[in-house]
Amino acid sequence: MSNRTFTMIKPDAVANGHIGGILNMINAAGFRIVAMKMTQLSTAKAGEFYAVHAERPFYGELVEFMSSGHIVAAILEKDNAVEDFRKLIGATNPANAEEGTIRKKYAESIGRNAVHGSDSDENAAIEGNFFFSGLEKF
Ligand code: YYY
Ligand code: MG
Repeated sequence: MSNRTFTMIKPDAVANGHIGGILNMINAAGFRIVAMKMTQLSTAKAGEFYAVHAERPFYGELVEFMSSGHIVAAILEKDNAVEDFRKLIGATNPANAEEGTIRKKYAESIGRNAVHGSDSDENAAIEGNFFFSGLEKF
């Protein structure tokens, strides 16, 4: 069990003015922000980030959406970070997300679902390294 996870605030939530609201929920849940940046993914970079889903029917739309506007990428720290953050964001489809979760509050649809959260310690490290150099992760 590692104490770090990786998140993105997705283009829908950034465009709708929810960066502050989402960061407040992340801080209130006890996560420390280790590293953070606002950027925009190229379609190539978005495709690389989501390469594990390349064979899924929603891949093209996902890559298009994730490269459509600014995102906020961040590394978060807390005991049991990966599992606790997945609980905080809620189900992939906001229709199934529990009350009190980020996706329940801010997601528009299964595709435009406000936030990303790593699904394993291994992927948290890979995804954090995708956006941040060693010097940025203190
Ligand atoms: O980890 P999580 O983001 O909750 O879901 P994944 O199954 O990893 O899918 C990644 C991403 O793809 C999801 O956040 C939205 C999109 N997506 C979709 O548009 N339609 C689906 N049926 C499943 C996922
Ligand atoms: Mg996932």
